[in-house]
Amino acid sequence: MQKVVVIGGGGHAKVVIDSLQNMNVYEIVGFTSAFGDQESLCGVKNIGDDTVIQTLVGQEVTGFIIAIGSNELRKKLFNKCLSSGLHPINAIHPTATISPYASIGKGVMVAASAVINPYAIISDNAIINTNASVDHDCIIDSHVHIAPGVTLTGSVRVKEGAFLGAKCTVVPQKSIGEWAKVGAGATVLQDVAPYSTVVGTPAKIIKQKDDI
Ligand code: JB3
Repeated sequence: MQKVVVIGGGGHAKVVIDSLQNMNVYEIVGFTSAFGDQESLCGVKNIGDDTVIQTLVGQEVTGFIIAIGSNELRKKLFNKCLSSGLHPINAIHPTATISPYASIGKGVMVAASAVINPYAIISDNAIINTNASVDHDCIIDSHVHIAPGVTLTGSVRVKEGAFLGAKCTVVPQKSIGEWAKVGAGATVLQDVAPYSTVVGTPAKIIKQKDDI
């Protein structure tokens, strides 16, 4: 089995490790963390901070996945691991339903019961969390997090680093801008501007920034 490392040791790491274990195709050598987290998660050991990554490369570890919810931090660590020579792997829970006509990038997490329909494109280092639905022709850019229970109807575009909170809904053909945030339960009926935060039904803007 290919040896892999999980980056992150919090709540999201538990879900990623569980998905990888259910796939039964990787040997997880451990997880790295920053704040002296638990010694083990789901039977996988904490192997220290990210300084161990270079050592692992010399020990036949070839794969990694970033198991951290923060999109900004996940992007930073994804690029760091790539430059160390490791290759991103996907964690796809066996109960996720992914059309053979969909395209899935690298370092992607698709959690239990998520649905990805035909001609959807999921880019690198994105999270499609538990029970989320990404319908036909949606385009999800890199480092996005689609939280549990989100419904993306047809042809929705979600740009880099955007966060869509639990159980929000986006109607067809709307676009969520780069690093925008959509509140839990919101209903998005209009395009969402980059770096903005929207909440409610229909979703209204409550914050606008110039960058991340
Ligand atoms: O909503 C759901 C279902 N899941 C949430 C997930 C998507 O995001 C979850 O409820 C949390 O809100 C959040 O989970 P996450 O990212 O695991 O957060 P937390 O439990 O706070 O753990 C953060 C982890 O990141 C800790 O283990 C830190 O040690 C780790 N960390 C922070 N900086 C780092 C670094 N780990 C490494 N390897 N390197 C770092 O630089």
